[in-house]
Amino acid sequence: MSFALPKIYPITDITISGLSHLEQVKRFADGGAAFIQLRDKYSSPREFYASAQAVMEFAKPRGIKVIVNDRVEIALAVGADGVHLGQDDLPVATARMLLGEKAIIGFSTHSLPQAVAASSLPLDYIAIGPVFSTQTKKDPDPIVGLEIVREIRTVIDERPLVAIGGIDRSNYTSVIEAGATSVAIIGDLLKDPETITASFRLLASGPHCNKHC
Ligand code: TZP
Ligand code: MG
Repeated sequence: MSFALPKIYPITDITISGLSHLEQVKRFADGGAAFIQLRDKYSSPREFYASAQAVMEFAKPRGIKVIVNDRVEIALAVGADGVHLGQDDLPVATARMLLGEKAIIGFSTHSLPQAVAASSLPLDYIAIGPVFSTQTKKDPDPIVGLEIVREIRTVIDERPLVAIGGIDRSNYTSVIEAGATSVAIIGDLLKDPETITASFRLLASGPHCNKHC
């Protein structure tokens, strides 16, 4: 990956925010976000494709990188910058073959052994979670806690480590101090649609953030 992963990694969710993906992306962008994941567990593939296409028309000319959750074919079809895959999605190597060397590919893990296994895959970052209790994910895996973040940081290579799950403005510095390169956040950024821009700006101006947030 030829750029530094920002410390604050915002993810869209149409049910929490009540806003379209495009509107959420615009609000994150107003707060300075340059790297955003589109996550949609509710829309049909056709609807998600149309939303992602609208987002790319906004994001591309502004140099904002957009990652599509789960759907390699939608990432490919809209020219997104990459995908974020889960344990049950297309294999990472297959996604890499389809999307090419330049695509950003992230992969969710939920335990130390999964993270170790992931470290030999053609990935740009490894995600671990849920770190804390989350309301956002249906049937979440068991909470891993900060100790597992610390352990993973010591056993995987230099690859960026994204922590996710229950991370908010009150605890994100502890997650970064445990060794996460970046914290992915949904609920705390989106719970009030009127403060999405301000919430992103607040987190991205925190003590661990420099120009990359
Ligand atoms: N994967 C593990 S926890 C989670 C995902 C997608 C949900 C994160 O959402 P929130 O609202 O930041 O806890
Ligand atoms: Mg997934």
